[in-house]
Amino acid sequence: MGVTFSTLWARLFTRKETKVLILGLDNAGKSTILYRITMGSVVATAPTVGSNHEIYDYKGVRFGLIDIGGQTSLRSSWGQYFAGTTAIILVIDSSDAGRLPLAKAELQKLVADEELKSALLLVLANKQDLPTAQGRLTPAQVSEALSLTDLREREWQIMGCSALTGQGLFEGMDWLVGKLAA
Ligand SMILES: Nc1nc2c(ncn2[C@@H]2O[C@H](COP(=O)(O)OP(=O)(O)OP(=O)(O)O)[C@@H](O)[C@H]2O)c(=O)[nH]1
Ligand SMILES: [Mg+2]
Repeated sequence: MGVTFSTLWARLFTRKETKVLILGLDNAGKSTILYRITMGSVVATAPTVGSNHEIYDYKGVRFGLIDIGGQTSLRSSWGQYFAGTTAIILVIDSSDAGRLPLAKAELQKLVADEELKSALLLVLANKQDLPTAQGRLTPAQVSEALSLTDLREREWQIMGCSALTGQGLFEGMDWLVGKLAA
């Protein structure tokens, strides 16, 4: 009994984390997504200064999810988190069409970075709960604006989601788990 318990204990606490960075412009919904996934609820967020780190066990994978502040002044410090990253979750505010070119420029910097060269890329077109009448774009429109199909030699996927309703978030996590198992 004691042996079994200590074996389980060792497995649980020495399992290596799969490092995932949650990146995107300020107000995209990164922190809301982080807590929606790990706590299962919508929590009130304030703009992130620095980062939030949560460990989340999902379908046999121990994810180390790191959500980093996206304000202009903070984006230059993203690079200090890159080493050892397995996957990037790039969060896009689908209702902020005006800043998609800026989001695209940030994406291009990420894909050009040597330290992220083999990182999986999951793009979450967030805020899909908002009406299209308010200018919210579909995932296909976000994909086109980011020129995702131009990405060569990169495993990527785009999913529509809503951090408020939870729609799409676990489909995204499932894609990551599937790619990690492959
Ligand atoms: N309608 C809607 N609002 C959302 C959604 N996700 C986040 N929000 C709202 O968007 C705002 C910003 O959310 P945050 O999660 O703080 O954004 P962030 O990307 O962490 O921003 P920074 O920390 O500044 O980089 C908040 O008012 C959220 O409630 C969503 O899916 N739908
Ligand atoms: Mg935040």
